[in-house]
Parts: sequence; C-alpha cells; structure tokens
Amino acid sequence: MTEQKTVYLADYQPFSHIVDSVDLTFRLAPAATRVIARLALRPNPERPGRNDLRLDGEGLTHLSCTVDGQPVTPQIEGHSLTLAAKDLPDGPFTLDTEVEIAPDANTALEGLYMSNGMYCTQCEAEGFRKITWYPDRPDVMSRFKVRIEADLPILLSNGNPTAQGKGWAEWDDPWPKPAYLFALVAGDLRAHSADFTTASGRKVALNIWVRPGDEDRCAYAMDSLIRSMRWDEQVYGREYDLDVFNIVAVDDFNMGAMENKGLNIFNSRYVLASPETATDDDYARIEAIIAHEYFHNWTGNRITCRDWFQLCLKEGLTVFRDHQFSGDMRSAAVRRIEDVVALRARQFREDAGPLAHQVRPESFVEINNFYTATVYEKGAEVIGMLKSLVGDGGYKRALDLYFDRHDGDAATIEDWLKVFEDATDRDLTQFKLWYSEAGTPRLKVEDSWADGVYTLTFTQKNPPTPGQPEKQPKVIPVKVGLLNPNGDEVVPTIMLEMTRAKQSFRFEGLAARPVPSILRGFSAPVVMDRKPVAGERAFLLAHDTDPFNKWEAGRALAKEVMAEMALKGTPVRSDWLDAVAAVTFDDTLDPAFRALCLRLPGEDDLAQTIAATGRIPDPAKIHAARREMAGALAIRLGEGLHRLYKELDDNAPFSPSADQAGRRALKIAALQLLTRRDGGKLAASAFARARSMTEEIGALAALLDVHQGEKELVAFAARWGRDANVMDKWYALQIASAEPGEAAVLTGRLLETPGFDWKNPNRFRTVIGALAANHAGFHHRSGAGYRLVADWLLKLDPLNPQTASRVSTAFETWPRYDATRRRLARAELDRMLAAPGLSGDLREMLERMRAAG
Ligand code: B3K
Ligand code: ZN
Repeated sequence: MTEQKTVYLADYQPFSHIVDSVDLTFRLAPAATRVIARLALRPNPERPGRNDLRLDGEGLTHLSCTVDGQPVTPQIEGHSLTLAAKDLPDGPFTLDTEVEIAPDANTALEGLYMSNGMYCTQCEAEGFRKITWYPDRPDVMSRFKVRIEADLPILLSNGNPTAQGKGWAEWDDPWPKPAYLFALVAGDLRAHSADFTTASGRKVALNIWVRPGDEDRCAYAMDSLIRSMRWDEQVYGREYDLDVFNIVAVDDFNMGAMENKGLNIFNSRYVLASPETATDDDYARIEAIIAHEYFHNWTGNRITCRDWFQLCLKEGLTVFRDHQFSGDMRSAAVRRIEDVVALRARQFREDAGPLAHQVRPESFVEINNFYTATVYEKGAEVIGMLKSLVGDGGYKRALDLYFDRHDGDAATIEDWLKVFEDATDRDLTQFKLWYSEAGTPRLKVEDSWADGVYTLTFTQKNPPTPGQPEKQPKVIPVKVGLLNPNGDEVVPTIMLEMTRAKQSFRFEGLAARPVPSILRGFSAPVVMDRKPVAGERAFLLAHDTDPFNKWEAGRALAKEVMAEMALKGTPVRSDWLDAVAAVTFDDTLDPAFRALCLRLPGEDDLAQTIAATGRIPDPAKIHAARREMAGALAIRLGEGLHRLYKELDDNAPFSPSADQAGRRALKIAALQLLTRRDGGKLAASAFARARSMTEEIGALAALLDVHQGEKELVAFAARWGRDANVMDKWYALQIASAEPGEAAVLTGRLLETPGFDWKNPNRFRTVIGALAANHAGFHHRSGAGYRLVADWLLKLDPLNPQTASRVSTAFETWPRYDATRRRLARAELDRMLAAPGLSGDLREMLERMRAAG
C-alpha cells in the first residue's frame, strides 16, 4: 500500500544536496535486475547548515551503499533512505548504491517494467524511485550516463549513444535533467528511420522503434515528427539539441506517451497507423501527440518544473503549443471547435464536480491523480487568454524571454507570469486568479439598444468548488463582433477586457440594433448564459463570420431544443431542423465544418448543462430526445442527403489529409442519417466496400445504431482479431450503441471473453470507458452500470492503481442525478472504499468523489 500523505505547495524547500552527475549501470534480468548507481553529490548552498541526505526509493531490494568508497549503513524506512549529516562530508562526495528490482513483476507499469518481452520505463511523476535510490523530484537536475547490459539487440537510453558492444550499450545525456525524464528501453525492436537537419545545420538521426512487423505503420508518425521539428524552429525558434531522437512504441502503457529526453516512449496506439487500421481521428491524434511530446523538449525538459504543483507550466504550455501546431497543419477553425468540444466534455465536467481543482493545485496526495483535463486543457486555455490579452507580439517577446531567462531551470508559474509582465509591462496579479481558483466562470450577457447606442453588459459569476466557497472576479477577454440585421458584419472582432464582476461596453454609430456574436473563437473558458432571443442562434449559424461562433450558434440551438425535449417532452423544433439543413447543403462551407454541425450534442454534455441550471437530468429522457432528433433530422434532410452522400463517395486514392478527412466525416455523417431511413442497406454495402478504417468503422457504427450489423461485427473480428489496437474500436462501438438497459451486461460479457487482456491499460480503458461514455447505460437506474465499473476497478486496482484511479472518474458526475441514482452510486463508492488494500491512488479519488454528498 502507498503511504497516504498530503503534500503542500507552501512547504516547498530546495533539496539538501546538488547532484552533479549520475552514472547508472543496469544488468537486466526479468526477475532480478541489478541497478548500480553512482551519484556525485555536494551540499546545496541554498540550504545552509549541514543537512541529512534523504533519498527516495520504493520496492527496492537494497544491496549496498558506500560514501567515498566506504561502506555505510543508511537508515531505510518506509520509502526513503537517509544518511545522517554527521556521517557525510561537508563538501563533494560520491555515493554508490546497488539495488535489485523485478521488472517482470511490475504490473503498475511505473518504474522499469516489461511489455511483451521488452524492457521499458515510465518515470513521471515519481517512478524513478522504483528503479534506484534518488532524490526523485523535478528540481534536482543532473547529468546522466547510462550503461545497459542485456542479451537483447536494441538497448536505448537518453541522450547520445557513446559506445556499444555485444550485450551492452552506453549512453550519455549532456543536458541536465530531472529523474522523471530518465528512460531505458531494451528489446528486439525494428526501426523506421529518417534524418533531420536543424536550422543551424545539426544532423539528427530519427528512429521510431516498434515490434518486428510494425515498421510499415510508422510513416505518418515520422512525418508528423519532422513537421513538428520544423514548426518549432519556425514558430518558436526552438531547435533540437541531440544527435538522435528515438521514439519507442509500447503496448502496455498507462497513458498516451512520455517525453523522456531524446527517448520518447509511446503507447503503440498513438504511433502505428495505416489507412486500413487507423481512422482519420487516429491520424489527427497521432500527429498531435507526436508534436506534444516533441515540443516538451523545450517546454518541460530544457525548462522543467520546480515541483509537481507547477505541472501546468509544462503541460498547459505544451498543450497550447500542440493545439497551435494542429491548427496550422489542418483547418484552424475545425481544430478549435474539436478542442472546445473536448474541453467541455472533460474539463468543464471536472470543474463542475467533486474533483474540481485549480490549474495549479496547492496540495495533493497522489500526484498522478493531477494529470487532469484542468491542468492540461484549462492550463492551455489560460495561456490562450494570456496571448489574447498581450497580443501576438507581446506573446512572442514573453516566450523569447522565457527561453532566454529560464533555459536549464526548474521554474514556477510565478517565473512564467513574470516574463509576461517584464516583456509587456502588464500587471498580471488579477490574471493569476485563473491559476489559483478552480471552477468554470459563468458569463451572463445582456444587451440593450437605445438612442442609437448598443450596450453589452456582462456579469461574471464564479461558482464555489470544493475548498473554495468564495471567488473573485477574473480577467476575461471577451472577443466580440456585431452583425447588422441583414447579416453583414458591422463591427469586426474586437477584444473587450472584463475585469470586474459586472461591466458594460457601449457601441455607437450603428444604424440598427445589431446581432452580437460573443466569445468569438471561444476566447475564454467560461459558460455563457444568454436568454435565447428568438431566431438569433439560427441567424448566427447562417451568417456569423467567426467560424467558431457560427458552429457554436448551431450547437447552442441544438442543446436548447434537446433540453426542452428531455425536460418538457416537446417535439423536435423545426427552426433547428431548417437551420441545420441550410448548413448541411451549403457547398461553400468546408465539409469538415458541416460534419461538425451535423454532430448532435453529447448526452453527458446535455446532462451537465441541465444540472448547471439547478435541474435534475434524466439520462433515459435525454437519450430518447437525442435519438428523436437524429431521426427527425434524417427525415428533414430528405433526398438531399443521398445526393450529398453520392457526391462525397469518390474514388480518390487515400490520403490522411485534413481535407479528405473532412469529406469522409461528412460522408459518414450522411450515411449514419440515411441508415435511419433505409434500415442499413447503404451502410452494409459501404462496409463491404470500405477502403479505410474510417469508412469501415463509420459504416459499422451506422449499422449498430439501427440494431443491425451482426454479420459485419463477425467479419470485422475475423479480419482484425490479432490487432488489439484495432479491436478496441470493435469493443467500444458495440458498447457505445448498446441499449441503456443492456450496456452493462454487454460490457461484462466482453471483459470476460477468453483471451481479452483486461490487464492491458488500453483494453481496460477502452471497454470501461465506453460504458462510462454510454451515458444512459452507465447511469441506468438498475445500478448495473455503477456496479460493473466498481467491480472492475476493484479488480484492476491491486495490479495497476494508476489506470484504476484514472478510470474511476466515471463516477465524478454522480451528485448531479436523482436520489435513486445517487443512492446507488454512493453505495458503490462506499463499497469500493471499504475494500481492503485499496491503493492510495484510487482511495484519494474515491474519497474526493464521495465527499460530494
Ligand atoms: N508527461 C506525460 C504524462 C505523465 C503522466 C504521469 N502519470 C505525458 C505528457 O503530458 O506529455
Ligand atoms: Zn505533456
């Protein structure tokens, strides 16, 4: 069991010693790997007096320890090794330790572990302590040299290779780094290789390492890497700084990928792609994650975090950078819409529930529980606002200063904000509240028109969150444009800067009362409250020049209609149907954008919206309303839908380009609606003719949606049964389209299928995640969904606490439902909490969720 201890930001103290260098030798063996470490240490002048040396270590079999060659007997207690100050030299000294670890018994996938016969590591946040005794904290940066001994063909670590022979290899990383960026990989791997020459002429060897047979599925990841490297040079002036850059694909991995210096380790799902196996969404995700991890080389590795409370310093910024990159590579408008959809689905949901926390938390029990949508996605939004406030030029000056001033540092949010203050002369005291106060602000918008003056009045409310009952007004950049009644833009986008609880802005010189387009580009992560003005949303969907707000108008209208249907049982509204029809058949619009407009709001999203207005969402009614809307839309779009489908169903050779992906998205959206009318004829033939995974999965989804597709499911499994990452789609799709009352049973059955490897994080997350995402199924009033998820969390937790803990967020919305559902969910939370031997990871999450009622 993990030690349960709360850590506080306020308690930060620099480490007692400086680690000038680290020399590691690994003698790899599955059950008994020897780790020999030599640390060059000296007292840290920032910590006056003589201090004990306390190193972290977890699950290590301690073998020996010497100081300057003399055996010493350290005190080993809990998860630390301590050498008393009196036994240590007052100047530089060498500490040698030797431990043994068992990678093959490591099911938590943190530290050094094995995946399909290959050794690999995951050290962020605190996994290095499972490898050797070390000050496992990000502000201790040191120069690492590594020697690996193993009877395996490929032996990799960070930095540059310096020497190798049969059964051994040596690596040297010239850049000081914290231990969480350490990595080691050893196995029988094949490379997909390429070269890159940096702007200043440095030659870099690029390799993507995969299992034999997967080499031909790496081209897109490699192409994404090369584009990322170029982009970071061009946009941020950041060059790569080693002779090699290695990426390794691993099948058992707790998250997406990891930015280890010079040796990124990836979940194989986010590397391997071919048209037959990867959907367009997979391609986009691979591009984004490859870029994200690469961008960390500067924002995370060269400049790291002082402590884990500063996690958003590297994650928020790196997400912001990968969003910018994807926007430049693809349609920026479509990317922005997708990012906001994800932000609302994950971060707004988190912010509205018992797990709400600050972008920079001030305390934690298990740091792995804070790799959240708030730290990542809201962290990125906060930077987007900062950029809007200081302008593109100010942003560039601030970032240049950041890299200049802090290269080689372990920095803080204060350091980050200071470069903006120094580069732009702006006081960011109030802005900093975005980092220290949790919760999604609500922005009420009212307008008036009198004597030729148009006035917009904004009121902000910052709702209470756990531990933060009172909030202060925030700085909110509100980008606004105004349209005149015939649809022309009369005031192009301007930024209104809101700093008080209530504020009005006046517009003069307008001939008629304008229609406002507010929060263009989603300029702040807030929920906008605006009483629907008849016809305004349909008008904006037709005329807004800001693509985000154009889409947003349609989305808001759809949500309004769906909420009325679910709450009052009203029929589908024809103004919504007409507005969507107009966009669907507007050939002047980007197909990807039209596909987004055809996508109905999610059921969980609607439940959240309903709950936020103090009402109780009924999952069954929301589900029925959504289906009814889809059915009505299929009828309203009529024959035009068929024409559209035919028109998009061309024979162009496959390309993963955003353009083609957009056409495919619209084609599949059309197919899914058509299937509601023809009972599946077209979809069955589309499945048979599919030339890409996007088409194959799109047709299958359409069939399952109307309870067809049995034959196709069998064919899919026969074809892809040996490819676990592809089969994940097969599992997810079935659970997603299961009837609410059957979803849990089906999920249980799939988990129990012989050969289904639920211990693999991808499998577990896919299947349980699909049930959690089947809103009406997970929240079914029988309680079967809650029970099944709880059973499986309890089963996984002893093996892999991190993944169990992450998946437990399925329960984070429980307080928003009716008394019966709340009672059922609470009982499951209590049952899990009472389980003996619960991990610290899962316990912290369950306790925080349980505290909500
Ligand atoms: N930095 C890693 C995440 C580590 C998660 C540790 N539980 C991946 C990323 O954000 O790029
Ligand atoms: Zn990251």
